[in-house]
Amino acid sequence: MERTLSIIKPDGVARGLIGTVVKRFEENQIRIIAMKMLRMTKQQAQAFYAVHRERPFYDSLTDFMSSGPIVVMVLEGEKVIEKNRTLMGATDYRKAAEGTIRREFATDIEKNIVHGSDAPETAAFEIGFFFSRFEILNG
Ligand code: FUP
Repeated sequence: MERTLSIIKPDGVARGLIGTVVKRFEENQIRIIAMKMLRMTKQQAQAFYAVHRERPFYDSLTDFMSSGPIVVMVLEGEKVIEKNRTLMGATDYRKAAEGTIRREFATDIEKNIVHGSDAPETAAFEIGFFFSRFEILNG
C-alpha cells in the first residue's frame, strides 16, 4: 500500500473543480485519508518547491501557488503514486492524454489544476510538509 500527496492548486479551487477532482479519486478506488484547505505563503511555496529553485519558472510558480487557497490530500492505495499521475496527465496539458484532469481543465503549463508526488521519497517529504501524523487516518 502506497501514499501520495495531491494538491488542488489555486486555479482548481477558484474554478470550482474540488468536487470534480475528488470524484475522480473516488471513482478510481483511491482512498482519501487526510484532507484540508489552506493558503500557502510565498515562503512556504518556495520551501515546498525547493527542488525547482534553480528553474526559470520557480518565482512565477511560487507566486501562483501562494495566490489563493489550495486543497491538500493524502491518498492511499495500490500503486497510488503512479495511478494519481495517470489521472492527472502530463505537466503540459497539451501533451496530456485524453480524459486526464489536466487535459480537460488546465489552461497553462503552470496553471494545471493539480499536483501529485512523483516518487515514494517525494511523497514522504510532501505529506510531512502539510500533515502531522495525527491528521492522517491510521497515520
Ligand atoms: P509535475 O510533477 O507534473 O507537477 O511537474 P514538475 O514537477 O516538473 O513541475 C512542477 C510545476 O512547475 C508544474 F506543475 C507547473 C510548473 N512548471 C512550469 O510552470 N513550467 C515548466 O516548464 C514546468 C513546470
